[in-house]
Formats: sequence, C-alpha cells, structure tokens
Amino acid sequence: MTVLIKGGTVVSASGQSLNEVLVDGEHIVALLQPGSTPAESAEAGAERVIDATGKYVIPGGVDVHTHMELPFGGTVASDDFESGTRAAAWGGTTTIIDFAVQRYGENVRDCLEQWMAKAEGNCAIDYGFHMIIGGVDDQSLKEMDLLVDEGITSFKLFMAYPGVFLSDDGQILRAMQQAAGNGGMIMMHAENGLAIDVLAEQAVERGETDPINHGYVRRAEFESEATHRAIQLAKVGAAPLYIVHLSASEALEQVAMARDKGANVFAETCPQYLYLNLEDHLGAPGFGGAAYVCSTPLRTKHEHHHQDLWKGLRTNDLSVVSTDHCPFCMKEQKELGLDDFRAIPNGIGGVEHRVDLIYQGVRQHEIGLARWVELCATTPARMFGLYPRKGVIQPGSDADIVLYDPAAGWTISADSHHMNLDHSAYEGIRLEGKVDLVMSRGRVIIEHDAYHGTKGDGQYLRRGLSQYLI
Ligand code: DUC
Ligand code: ZN
Ligand code: ZN
Repeated sequence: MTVLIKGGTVVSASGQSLNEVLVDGEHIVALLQPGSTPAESAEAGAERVIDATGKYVIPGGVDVHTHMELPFGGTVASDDFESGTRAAAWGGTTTIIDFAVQRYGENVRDCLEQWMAKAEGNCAIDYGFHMIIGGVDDQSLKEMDLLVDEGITSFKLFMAYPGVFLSDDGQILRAMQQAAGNGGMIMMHAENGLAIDVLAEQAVERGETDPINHGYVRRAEFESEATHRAIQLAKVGAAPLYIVHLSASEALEQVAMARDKGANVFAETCPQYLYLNLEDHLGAPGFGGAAYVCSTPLRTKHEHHHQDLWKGLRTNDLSVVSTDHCPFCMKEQKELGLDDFRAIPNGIGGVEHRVDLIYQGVRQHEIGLARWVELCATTPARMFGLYPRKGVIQPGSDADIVLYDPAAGWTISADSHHMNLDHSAYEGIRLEGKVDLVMSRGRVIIEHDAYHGTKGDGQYLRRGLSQYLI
C-alpha cells in the first residue's frame, strides 16, 4: 500500500521541514516538496493520503530500556510483550529493546531462547534484545562474541543486587575486555549494591520499613561512586560504556567529566527522574510510595537533580531518554513489601508516556523540537545499531511514523492508560500534545483513538554495532 502524508511539519534530529512523506509498503520511499505532487505523480498514485495539517510528523519512538514480563522480586512485571508493546504504540513508540536475562549459573543461550519465545508472535511493534549477564564466567564471555554476530550487541551488567545480578569489579573488567574485542556496548546499572544493603539492613533494624526508605538508603553517593568506578573500569577495559537510568546530579557529573576527556561514555535518563521526586512520590502517605519504588531511586526535590538532568539532556551528557518500563501492580505485587521496603518489587511502568513527557520539555523550553526527536528516536536507534532503519524519516527507512498533535491536551490516568497496571506513576499530570496516529512499518496501528494492529505484527530486530563508535 502507498501512503502520502501531507500538510505536516516533519521534525528530525536536525530540524524541521514541510516535506510530504511518501510510504510504499513497509518503507519510506521519498520526502517531497509540498505541492510537488501533481495529479499524475505521487498523490494520484498513493492509495491513501493522510492529512497531517497542524501536526508534527516524527519518527516512531525507540525505547531502548524495557522489561516486559521480567521475573523480579518474587513476582513478574505485569506487562507481557503483548500488552506492553501495545501500550508503547499508543504512546508513539514503535521500537523497544528489552532485556533478556541470564542469572548466575544459567546458560546464556538457553536464557536468550526463553526471552525470544516470550516475545515472538506477541509484539505490536518491532523489538530487539540486550543481554543481561548476571553471571560473568568463561562460558558467558564466549557467548558474548556469538551474540554480537546474531544482533545482540549490548550487555547489561549490575553493580547492585548482590546475590541476584551483581558482578564484582573483576567480572566487570573481564566483560568489558570481551566487549572491547567484539565491538559490543557495556550497559551499566551503576549503584553500589553492597553498601546499599548495609544501610537497608540498618534501616529495617531501626523499624524504618516504609517505601521512602528505599530512596534514603540508595544514596546518590552510591550512584556517583559506582558510575565513577564503571567509567574507570571501562577505561582500563577499553570498552564503550552506557550508564542506564541515571538519576543523580553527582552521577551526571562523573559522566560529563569522562565525556569532556573524550571517553566513549554515554548515559540515559528516564521520565521518572525528570518529573517525580523522593518526598512527594516515594514519600506518599501510607503505602502509596511503593508505586514509585524503582532503582536507581527518585531523588530529593531539595537539590537540583531535575534541573541538572534537563541540562544534561541539552548538553548531550545525557544522550537518550528511555523508560526502564518495569511495571508492578500495587495489588499483590508492590504489596509484597508492605512490611519491609526491601521486598517491594523495583520498577515503574511508563512505556506509554515517554514521548509525551519529553515533549513537555519542549513546551517548557528545556529542549527544542529537534532535540526531542533526537532523544526519543534518533540517538537511541544510532546508539544501539538500528539506524537508519529506525529513528529517522528518510528514504529507505522503515515507515515507523508518528503524527503528533501539539494542540491537543489531556491528563494521564490509570483509568485510561493501556499498560497492564493498576496505577500510574504519572496520575494527574496534564500534558500538552498528543499522539494522533502511529504507523509501524507502513501499517497504521493507532488512529482515531483506537488500536488497529494485531499481536505478532512486531518483528525481531537483529541489531548492528553502536553507530556512535564506528
Ligand atoms: N531497576 C528497576 O527499577 N527495575 C528493574 C531493574 C532495575 O534495575
Ligand atoms: Zn537497572
Ligand atoms: Zn532496567
């Protein structure tokens, strides 16, 4: 099917144009000057013409950090690949990169196959995988090389969660050396988990068991120290490093210093760290703060974390916004930690709201329109080897296109969101701008406030190496 999108403002990472976008089948085939489509050419030939007057025409969002149906903290994340990718589509995201998980003692290959099976035939949008290496040993190191050849070109390690995911410094260095050899990217959960556990145990001994204590014990110093350590290890290991879910100003300073020296160090933040805080959210009355338990944690509003993170997004010390979508319902999931914050499953659901929430930064003059697109689509695609197939509107790219209506306004609520989640971390936040239409590889899957896709439309993406390194 051929589709012509006309009348809109095409926004790319480098600016805006009034081009018309011609789609043929699954791909974008041309960007045309407005009015250059005389009757005998493109418009007449297009089987469908979409009027985008007054709308932004942007590349579909690329969320490089999700955890669909992740088993974690004695339960399983409440969105599976079907519900989670559908919710992503509603919010203008047309690609996710999820995390396949290997724990200590497990075989990397078996784990990857399990994750492939969970996703296959269930996704509404295209998807790829990073591999979590929870047990660095000779076998998993060898597997890393094979995975890179198969399109899994990034590996997440943890400096937190002792006994579950944590790698010690020697293991981290070995994995970095391996990545240096195979071209892969090391992604790091940078928090000092052993130190956190000491403070957590002491808090519980004092009877301090409410959710807010999750934020108190996961100190910004522990994020900053781990970020610094990861950067130094990456320097020695000669691997590129991508810090995930950065939340604290002090950690950002470490990244900025490394980047100023020219290191291949990158970082992402997530909307929760730009909009939510420790006192008002993690400290909500009763057990309400459990909804906001995630790691790294929300930071105090009495320092400048939010402002510093927005600044980092402007200066490119933060290169990507992802969601770390990892939803757990209050009922029966977050409730596991009613008596002890350590047992609250860690995670916030937000895959549906990233594009909208970061657009608010445009409205509030924190970032420009082009930067919005760059942070939500173009850089994530380039960072993880999907560009130019994803993340850009240009001939040859997949026709993953979002029409965004800047004039629409609405309010986020669990009553109307599409995630399989009984609450919303962003409940009541008023938004300017709204996703109007979503096209995934040439098929319109969201239009007129309805989902028109089918599960299984989404295809697995073999990824290349990060294009920030080659
Ligand atoms: N952080 C979370 O909040 N959830 C899942 C894993 C993680 O690192
Ligand atoms: Zn993490
Ligand atoms: Zn995560």
